[in-house]
Amino acid sequence: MHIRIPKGWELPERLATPEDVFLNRRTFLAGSGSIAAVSALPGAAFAAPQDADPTADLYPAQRNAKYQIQRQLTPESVASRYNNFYEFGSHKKIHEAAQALPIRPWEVAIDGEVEKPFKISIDDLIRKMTLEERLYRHRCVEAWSMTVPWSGFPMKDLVELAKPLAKAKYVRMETFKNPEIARGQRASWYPWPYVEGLTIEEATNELAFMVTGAYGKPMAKQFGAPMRLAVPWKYGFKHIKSIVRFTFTDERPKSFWEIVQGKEYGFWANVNPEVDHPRWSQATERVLGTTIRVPTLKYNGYGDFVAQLYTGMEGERTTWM
Ligand SMILES: Nc1nc2c(c(=O)[nH]1)N[C@H]1C(S)=C(S)[C@@H](COP(=O)(O)O)O[C@H]1N2
Ligand SMILES: [Mo]
Repeated sequence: MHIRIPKGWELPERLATPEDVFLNRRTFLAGSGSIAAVSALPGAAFAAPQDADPTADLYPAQRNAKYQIQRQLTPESVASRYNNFYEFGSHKKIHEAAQALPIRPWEVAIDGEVEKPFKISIDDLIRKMTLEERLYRHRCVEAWSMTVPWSGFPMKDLVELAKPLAKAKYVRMETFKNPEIARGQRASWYPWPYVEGLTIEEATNELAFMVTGAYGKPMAKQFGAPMRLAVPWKYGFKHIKSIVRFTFTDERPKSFWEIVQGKEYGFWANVNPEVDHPRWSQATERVLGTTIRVPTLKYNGYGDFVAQLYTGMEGERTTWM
């Protein structure tokens, strides 16, 4: 087995912000001078009391220590104010606009090649699952990165619940469509709703994670509440937000960015520092909340988990966009 030797710029796990910095509610409430108290403030300011989350009691979820980041966590105040969510605008400052999204009631449809299609409310779905917290790196195709404590459940558990038929080879996921609230969806040159897809093998890989929370509480709307995807070995645009539908299919889905600009954004989108974007280098990444750039790792450093998914597929160029 390949044993990865951490490079000098990779911080040991113990240097990541300790759990109690953002998980200790007393630290939040006391408003002490710690980083946590400061970074907790924006989240509190964004919380819209009218949609109190019926699953809030499930957070903070128990951290799964298997997933190590070897980076510092990105402060919540930074990650929650620098977002890609084109439904609310094609720039990074969408956190206020995103608060208009109603996230309850919220239904998720499971359909296509499954034993029996069904709809389930997000709260029923979350309560069927066991939530855990994972620290994951996130690498946007725009060459910035962050490291976030997500909470949620393995996508594998959702696939099991869906009971796909043998002929289902892919999962197609779809974001809500509501141009009255999401002004970005009035831009008719984009193929709304946002769509993404994975193979069943990818969706059932242990790393594929359905995210419902961040920073020890239900996730803020700008992160893609009430449920988004995290596939940390792939570029950020695969991490589809505010999902309303999972369709199991034998046809490879065409994703939003693939339709918009297929020469630049393809289906696989596995992180690879050796293959540049047609318009910029992917060799390094800007770490959000800092002034440093670090080298980008193949599969974003998650090769031990996922590289075997792509053996024998070299002709498919799985590791460029
Ligand atoms: N529905 C939807 N999902 C989306 C996007 C989007 O515009 N719409 N942007 C993607 C991109 S490019 C990235 S980098 C991440 C950003 O997640 P963040 O805002 O939590 O950092 O969301 C992804 N998921
Ligand atoms: Mo991105």
